[in-house]
Amino acid sequence: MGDVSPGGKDPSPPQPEFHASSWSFRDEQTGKLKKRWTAIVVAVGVLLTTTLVTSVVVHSCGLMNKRPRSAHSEDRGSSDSDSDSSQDRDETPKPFVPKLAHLVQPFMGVEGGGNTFPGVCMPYGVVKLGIDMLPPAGVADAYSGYYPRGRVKGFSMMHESGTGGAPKYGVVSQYPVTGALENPLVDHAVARAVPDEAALGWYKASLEGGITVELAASHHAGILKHTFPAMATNASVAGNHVIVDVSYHLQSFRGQGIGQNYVEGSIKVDSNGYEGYGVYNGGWNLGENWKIYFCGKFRTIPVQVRTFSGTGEVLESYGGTSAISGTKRVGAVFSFGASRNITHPLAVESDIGISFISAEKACKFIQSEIPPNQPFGTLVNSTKQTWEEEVLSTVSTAETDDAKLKLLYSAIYGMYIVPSNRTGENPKWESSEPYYDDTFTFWDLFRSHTPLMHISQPGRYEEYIRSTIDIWRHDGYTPDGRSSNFNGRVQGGSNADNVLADAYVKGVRGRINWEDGFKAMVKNAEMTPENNNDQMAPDSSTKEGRGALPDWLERGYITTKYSRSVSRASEYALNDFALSQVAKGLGKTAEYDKYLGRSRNWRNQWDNNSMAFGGEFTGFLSPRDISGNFPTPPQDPLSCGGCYWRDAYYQALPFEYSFGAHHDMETLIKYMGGEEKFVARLEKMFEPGQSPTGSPRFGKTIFNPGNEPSFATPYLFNYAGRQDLTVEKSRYIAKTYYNSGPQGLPGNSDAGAMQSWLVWNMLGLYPITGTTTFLIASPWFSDLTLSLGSPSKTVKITSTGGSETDFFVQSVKLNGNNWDKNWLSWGDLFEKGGTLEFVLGAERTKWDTGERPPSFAT
Ligand SMILES: *[C@@H]1O[C@H](CO)[C@@H](O)[C@H](O)[C@H]1NC(C)=O
Ligand SMILES: *[C@@H]1O[C@H](CO)[C@@H](O)[C@H](O)[C@H]1NC(C)=O
Ligand SMILES: *[C@@H]1O[C@H](CO)[C@@H](O)[C@H](O)[C@H]1NC(C)=O
Ligand SMILES: *[C@@H]1O[C@H](CO)[C@@H](O)[C@H](O)[C@H]1NC(C)=O
Ligand SMILES: *[C@@H]1O[C@H](CO)[C@@H](O)[C@H](O)[C@H]1NC(C)=O
Ligand SMILES: [Ca+2]
Repeated sequence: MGDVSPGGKDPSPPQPEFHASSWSFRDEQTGKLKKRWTAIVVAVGVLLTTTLVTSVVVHSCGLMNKRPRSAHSEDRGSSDSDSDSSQDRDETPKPFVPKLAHLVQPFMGVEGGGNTFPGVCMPYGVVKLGIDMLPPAGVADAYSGYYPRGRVKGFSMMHESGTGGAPKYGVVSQYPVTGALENPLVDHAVARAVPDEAALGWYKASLEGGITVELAASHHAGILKHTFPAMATNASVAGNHVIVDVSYHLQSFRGQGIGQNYVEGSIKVDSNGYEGYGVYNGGWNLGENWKIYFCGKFRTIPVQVRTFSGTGEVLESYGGTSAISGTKRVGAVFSFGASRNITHPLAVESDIGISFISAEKACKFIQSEIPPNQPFGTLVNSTKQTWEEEVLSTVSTAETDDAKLKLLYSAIYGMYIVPSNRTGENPKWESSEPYYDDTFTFWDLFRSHTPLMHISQPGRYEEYIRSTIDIWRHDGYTPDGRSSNFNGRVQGGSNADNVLADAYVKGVRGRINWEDGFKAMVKNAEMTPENNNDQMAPDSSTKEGRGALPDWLERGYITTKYSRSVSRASEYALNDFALSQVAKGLGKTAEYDKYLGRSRNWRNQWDNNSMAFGGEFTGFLSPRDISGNFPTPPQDPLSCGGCYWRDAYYQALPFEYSFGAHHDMETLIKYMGGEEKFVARLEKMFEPGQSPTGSPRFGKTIFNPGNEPSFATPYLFNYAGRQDLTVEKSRYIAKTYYNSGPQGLPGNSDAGAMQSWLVWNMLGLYPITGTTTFLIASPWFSDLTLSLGSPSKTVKITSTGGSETDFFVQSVKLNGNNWDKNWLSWGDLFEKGGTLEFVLGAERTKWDTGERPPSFAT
């Protein structure tokens, strides 16, 4: 798997008329891009020579800007007004020169459980165009479509990234074959000839038999470029075809009954294309029927076009009609004849658009986003450019270590594949609010992802919050998981509450209606959702809201009448804390008191008789039966039973969940027997060989670096004045379990949650979601600048004296002043921008003599 850029491979030069039209779709966004660029100049200017940066800015803006000049100067101010005159002087602007895109390793975390999507997409694009594999029988599911082994089954337009459970999407697919195609319904999957290759914006798969497929994507459309091998001249077998199978979708082979289903489809063909829709349901979030429209155009006119339909592999019709629909498998075959020219194999490019609204709109997306005959390589380049301008360049550093840079930018990239910005593409309701789908899930994202998204993508973040509230307005509840326009599945609490509170307490206002935001949170906190009868946890709803609310409201704890009772109680407490913080800000004193009180109810789930390591540690979160009793003998803190949907603890040990009350740390430390015991208990988490059920991959530690419930744990030493241990443990985890290779993530990426944990570690900070607190660790770089979405606001984090072995904090300066606390708040550093200067070294220096991080509910 290489980092091969396709850039130079396309011989066709950009055509003059293409410049105007190809960039026109960006015009709506120009204001944002321009602001971003100004920010980059400020952020990077000190690191690179001003002349170099300015020339890049000038030329790329020259490409983008087609709006009247007055609009330019309004948006950008006077400082860069000379880019307009440059445009006037230079009618053929130089192409964008990527500076960071090559650092992105799309294969980071695709294997070893990471399940990252390696295909092509825009940041939060609707289209995520990638390969779909049929893994070797019985091995695994291809969650993101990709799998390193097995057979290639298709190339489809929609994917999730980093999920587990059961695959979702893998729809609107094309598959090229060579030979006499007698039955398109039979299994045509073949192995790869060589491993896939990818670079940011570009993907290439080489199939056994000689066909290659390359992919490029815009927001709602993409190009598939099929190159067919030259064949011998046996006309009866030679032929190149592209199969469009509407019934195709990613399958689940785990037998949990939560796979996807094809429901019905429709396809209509013409001389060089097709349009129609497919309806599907199921998948991990147990989605109801949903419909996606598509439109495909081939740039080469086929010699023959045939629709087909059938059941299973039995063909019932083939050719003879231009339109076919129904609940049978339906599709079409486009045949291009044989390629006999050995030096110039036949390349067939197709443009595909998708829409949740209509096939007509899907076709329009092609027109507006991929102008006629736009070279494949041009789309690749514009995708690179968008990522670089809107995402990658928000972080800059003078660091030159290639491995570190690849890790940094690949992790940032991996954070912004999902969710999907589906504004204007919501089939369920009309609204002036933005619309985002594919939140998979807030349970994964709320800890470290959304707080980082806030900082690096403030515009998207505000839209995402508005969308989350709008989903409550129209669907009745905020989502925890959401995909295919359908809420589901809730693993713990109603964690959108945490995300909303985090935005609120950090001053995110903009166009968010916070009174509605709070109402949405109150709905989660007060209204038990209707049971969706999830066969994996039939006791209460897993669709949305808080299924175990009746116990929580009546008793202040959750009994074993409900599945996942202990882990849900832990999260409900945090959710109620989130409500209290928003209530406080909105001046709702009664609600503030009520929910802050409820946030302490995790204490009711605490059993002082539960103990570990022969009584070395006593007191753990434990299940209570319907009479309210803790188990006898007490719960073993190192066992979570099946640790899944029906168990008392979901996907983590009692030992891990017992550290969960981040809003009430003083009480937690008291419950654990004081600071010394607390530190010893934390250290135990990282001691190899201490968990009988622990993964050998992670030295059988109690701490599981591969899953979200323990994300904050390595940083909690700060609450007991042992910042040195925070640095030691968190750095070790990041350095040991993360890299930019295919196995570079310790667990499911979970929509970029895992990557965000790594980026925080590199920054030397960790957020406590729902509060303004950031715990201080130790940064990786001698300098790193975050641009906060406006030219004047940056956060610059510097360090001196650090090395790969010497990274303990010696001293810290915040905005130029000595800082003796091992935490800081949003207002200290991020609100207006600022600087954080570290002196690092080999010694464990006691520099954090100031007050401990706040414990809000104590
Ligand atoms: C062409 O291929 C068909 C099917 O494999 C075979 O039966 C036939 O003999 C071949 N003809 C020639 C001329 O090779
Ligand atoms: C193969 O195609 C190229 C480009 O179209 C052409 O120049 C060349 O003459 C062709 N060769 C044969 C053997 O047809
Ligand atoms: C894409 O960008 C590269 C430089 O990064 C350039 O060499 C290549 O010509 C561009 N391709 C197209 C089709 O514009
Ligand atoms: C989201 O998509 C809409 C419609 O395409 C677009 O107008 C908006 O700018 C996008 N949001 C961001 C933050 O890019
Ligand atoms: C459990 O122990 C802690 C720490 O000693 C104490 O504060 C708490 O009140 C105890 N809880 C119960 C229910 O006895
Ligand atoms: Ca996970």
